[in-house]
Formats: sequence, C-alpha cells, structure tokens
Amino acid sequence: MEERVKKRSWAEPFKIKMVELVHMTTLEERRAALQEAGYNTFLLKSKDVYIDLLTDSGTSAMSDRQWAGMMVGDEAYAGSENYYHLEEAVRTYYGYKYLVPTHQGRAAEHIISKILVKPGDVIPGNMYFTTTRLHQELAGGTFVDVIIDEAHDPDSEHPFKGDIDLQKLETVIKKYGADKISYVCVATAVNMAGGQPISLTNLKAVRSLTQKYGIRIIHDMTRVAENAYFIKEREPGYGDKSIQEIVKEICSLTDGATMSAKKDALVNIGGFLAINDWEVFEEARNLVVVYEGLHTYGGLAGRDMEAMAIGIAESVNWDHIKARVGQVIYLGNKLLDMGVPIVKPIGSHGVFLNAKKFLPHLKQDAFPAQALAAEIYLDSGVRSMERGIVSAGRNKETGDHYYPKLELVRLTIPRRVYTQAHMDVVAESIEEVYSKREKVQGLKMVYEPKYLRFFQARFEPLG
Ligand code: PLI
Repeated sequence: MEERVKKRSWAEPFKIKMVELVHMTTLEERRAALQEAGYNTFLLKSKDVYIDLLTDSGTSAMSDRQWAGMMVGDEAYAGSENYYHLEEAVRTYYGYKYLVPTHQGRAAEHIISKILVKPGDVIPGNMYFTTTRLHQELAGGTFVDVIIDEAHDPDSEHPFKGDIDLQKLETVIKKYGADKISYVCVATAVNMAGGQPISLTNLKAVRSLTQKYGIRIIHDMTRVAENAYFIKEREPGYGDKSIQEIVKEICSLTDGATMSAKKDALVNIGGFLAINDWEVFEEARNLVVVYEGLHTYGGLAGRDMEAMAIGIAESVNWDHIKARVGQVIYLGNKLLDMGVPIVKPIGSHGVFLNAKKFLPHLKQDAFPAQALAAEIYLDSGVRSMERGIVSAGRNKETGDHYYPKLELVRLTIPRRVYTQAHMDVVAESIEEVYSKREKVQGLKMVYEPKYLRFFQARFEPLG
C-alpha cells in the first residue's frame, strides 16, 4: 500500500484563479528579437518570451491571501501597521530580533557591507553571489570562496554541496587574522552552485569555529526554506522536523541576515536586513534612511510589507515547498532521462545545464553558456540565464576575466507560475538544441558594462 501511495502522482497545492496570457512567437520574430537584444536574454522584451525561466526573483504568483493583504496597506510615512506585521513574521519564522526593510536584497547587502566591511577586509563565504560580492568589494573588502570543492564539480552527487570547507575557512582566518574578517557570509541554497543546500551539521561546525575567533555569521537567507526542504529530506535526524523548525534552527546559528524576499517569500518586490546585534541595527536603521527610506518602510509600500509578511508564512508550508522543489526535480529528471548534462544533484530553484559538457567545442572565452541560452530562446522562446564566465565578471586587481569552473545555463522556475506541461515543453526544446549542439556557435562580447556586466553586456556571433 505504501509503495502504491509513493508512486501516485502529485499536483500543485493550489487552484488557478486568474491567468496571464502569453505571447507565442515565430522563429523569425525570435531571431530578430535576439539580435536586437545583443544575444543577452536580460535584454529581451518580456512580450517576446514564451516561457520565462530567466529568474525566480520577483516572478512568483502571489496567493489570494497576499493580494488581500495588499488591500490593507497602511501607507503612512512612519510607523505603518504593515511594518509591525512584517517584524512579527521575521521574529516568528526566522527568530531575528531587529528588522530593517529594504526594497530588495542588494540594498540590504549594501547597508551591511557599509557597516561591517572595512577597506582591506576579507569576507569568506560559500561561493560568491554577484551583487553580494560587488557590495563587499565596493566597501573595500575581498571575497574569498571557502565552499567545499565538490560544489565546483557539476557531476559530484554530494548531498550538501553548499557546505563550507572548515579547513579552508580556518586557513583564511589564520592568514588574515580574525580582526580582518568582516564576517562569514553563509548562503542557504547556494545559487551559483546550482541551488545546493548547506547542512545543519556543517553550519553548526562553522558556528563553533567562528565563535572561537569571535567572528559574526551573516546569512544570505534568500532561499532558506528551500534549503530546509533538502535538510528534511537528506540530513539524518531532521526527517520529522517541520520546515518552520528547520528554518528557525538555521537562522539561530547566525547573527543576522540579508533577504531578497522576491524569492522564498513569494513577493514581487521586497527584502530586508535582519540582525540580532543592537549596535549594528542602530547603524543600519540610520543608513537605510539615506539610501532607501524611513526605517519603517525602507523603500517599500505598506502593502508590499503586508504581502511579504503573509508570503513568509506561506513559504514554510510543507505542501508548498514540496511542490515547489518537486517541480524543479521533475524538469531535472526529464533532462537527465534525455541524456542532457546538468548539475547534480538537482537544486532547489532551477535546473542548471552544464554548458561546458553541452558545448565541448567552445572555449570558455567564447561564452558557451551565453551562447546556449541564446540558442534555447531561438528554438522555443524559452528564456534562461547565463551563470558562467559572463556572470563571474573580472578580477578587480588584474582586470582579467574570472574563469569559473561552473559554466552554466540556469532554467529558473518561478514559484506557483508554470505547470508540468510547461516543463515538458521546456525539456523538449532543450532536447532539440542538444541534438544539434555541434552547430551552436560561440559569441564575442561587443559591449561590457563596468558593474554586473551580465545584465547589460551585448554579444555577436563569432565567425
Ligand atoms: O535581486 P535582489 O537584490 O533582491 O537580491 C540579490 C540576491 C542576493 N542573494 C542571492 C542568493 C540572490 O539570488 C539574489 C538575487 N538573485 C537573483 C536576481 C537571481 O536571479 O538569482
């Protein structure tokens, strides 16, 4: 009986109440759109996209309860009721003491970097994230990657590729001295590694090591509930714990957090900085007034804070998270069955194609992942994102490209937006591109912005 139950199909834990019509395009229209966009999927117009897997950021469908919450927005300049609801949600579900709302995650990164990073500092972390590292660098710091080696190997099946290598971390602390370490940056569901989780066993060990040296941990909690899903599924001793309990335990091992609520927390805009230390909070509360807005709205409307408070509660619901990650795993398994090279294990928020293996005839400076994302769009109107050499940017000292080991195309699944039928269409398009992969040409970069170049760079086909 149990076996039979296990094999039964599952479906999304919601009904669809309103739909957004999508636009179908012809091959000729897509070719023209791609040229106009300089072969960068960030520069495509949304109207030219059929299935949009660019990002899971701000692209979720809000629930009817969140929309109802929008109607009780208290748009007072100061002391909005919705701020207090959000503060309560952050305390209840995450356990952090003090809250500074921001318009999105990078604004929280900006503020915490300004407060904690001094010129010449070092910030160790479990793999870089684009905006996080840039804010650390702009504050005069240098990011050092201390994730386990397996995270850089797309074929490693390590269940917790987000883990920190304790040896690497201690070596960095000893090399620079604890007073030069601004904090350790711990991300949950590590984005650039493919949505890979950190284990609680590892986080506890990181906590004792950093406590020994008196170093803070700042948590990039953008996808913490998704990380908790993998802990519940994979980590001994956590199978019977709820997502809410696991999330809270993760947060309790850190001193503060930056949050892009546009992901886990199911809103189209919003973020925050949460912190346990009163002095850091005081400074952050002061700085947010300069860059975002008063400390009780931080660049958000009251209604956005209300939707976020409700979204936080929904994000730790088991049925929600199981279906959310389940849909990503559904797409990943389809691609594996087709023989397409992807990052393993399948991550939480998207399926990451291994462009180095997909297009072995292209050198990394011919931007294989960028070229692959363009080709997929051309085939079917499915929009994906490069996460390889273009995203990695340049070394700020030497000016050379970073050559990351991972050269990936991310098929990112927005939450509660697409059905399994959409996933089938995506998989068939990737299979089609894979069947004619040797014809895919590399690209040359013809325009390169100074910061976060992947957003606005332009390319042309080589040869
Ligand atoms: O896009 P923001 O400013 O709300 O958040 C920045 C940010 C911080 N940390 C992590 C892990 C992210 O994934 C993140 C944003 N990610 C985007 C936009 C993405 O497409 O993955």
